[in-house]
Amino acid sequence: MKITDSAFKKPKDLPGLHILSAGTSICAGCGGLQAIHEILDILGPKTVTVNAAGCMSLLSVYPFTPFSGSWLYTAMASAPAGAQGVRDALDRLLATKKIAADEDMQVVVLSGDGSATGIGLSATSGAIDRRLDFIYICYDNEGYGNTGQQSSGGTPHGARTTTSRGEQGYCGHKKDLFSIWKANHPAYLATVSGAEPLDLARKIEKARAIKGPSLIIAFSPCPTGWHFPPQESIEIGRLAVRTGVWPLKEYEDGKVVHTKIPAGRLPVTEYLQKQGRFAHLFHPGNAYLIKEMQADVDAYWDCVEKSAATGR
Ligand SMILES: Cc1ncc(C[n+]2csc(CCOP(=O)(O)OP(=O)(O)O)c2C)c(N)n1
Ligand code: SF4
Repeated sequence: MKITDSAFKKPKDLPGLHILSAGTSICAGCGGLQAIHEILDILGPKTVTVNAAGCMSLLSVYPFTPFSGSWLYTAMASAPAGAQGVRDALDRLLATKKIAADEDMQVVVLSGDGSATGIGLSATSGAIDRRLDFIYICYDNEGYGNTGQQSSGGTPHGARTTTSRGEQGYCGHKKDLFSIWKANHPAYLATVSGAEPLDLARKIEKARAIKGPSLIIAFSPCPTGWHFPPQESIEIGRLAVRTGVWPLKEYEDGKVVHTKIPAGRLPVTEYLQKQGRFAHLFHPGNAYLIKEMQADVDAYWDCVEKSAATGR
């Protein structure tokens, strides 16, 4: 399915449904919630959400839920196993004609980066190996948000978290979840941002159409954990793309394609200076960390440009 076949060509093609209703207990300005709103609007109401413990498991607090489809809560490690059970049950109901084909539902895992890059990886690996037909949505707020923004496998080098409070911030490096999944030969992979809704809609449309295991990694600015005013969430999402910090890309049929190459990339400082978690990088003696970050981003895009030029 080529992106030119998409039903979403212009912003006015985007649905204004708000399938996920308002009035949840999630923080104001949550970029993860914004992306999930947009994703569910494309997937539609016939969606079963299997939710690993994290911020978004607070969306449904009995007896209230903003979901119009079904919702299942699991432990952090086992959402893909839960998704397998739901898919198997649906397949059985279809095979025995207890439900009609048009009553089938899309099975979706919803998890944070802590589950996706660490605690839930082994169940994920098993689900991909079994070619489970599901979409794994990781809202990446780059930390264990629900428990107070401790460092996770998704935390970027140099960011301050509640477990990396030192003058240099987090000394580890963000795990490359896209490459981890790619090494497992999934059906489809994509990175998205709620601040780029047209690009997001096209990718969700594709993930829905392609059978097999798919991953969507949604950039999720987190005012509470990243320390910025909630009204700046969309701007931070845009800056992540314009500085090249968050590449928008997809993987299909063994190939990675960048869906938006930022022209005239802005310096990474434009993105960093908006967030309290990076404030220490502007202290005397830490300029080298910003230089390293800029060098990493430049090296990434040099490599993308070279492979586009050579076709490799
Ligand atoms: C095995 C396990 N360890 C720790 C916890 C406590 N816990 C609940 S939610 C959470 C944070 C999850 O982080 P992430 O997956 O990134 O989602 P977010 O909270 O950021 O939405 C943690 C550590 C748990 N539920 N299970
Ligand atoms: S802590 Fe961050 S990711 Fe979690 S709900 Fe609040 S803004 Fe969203």
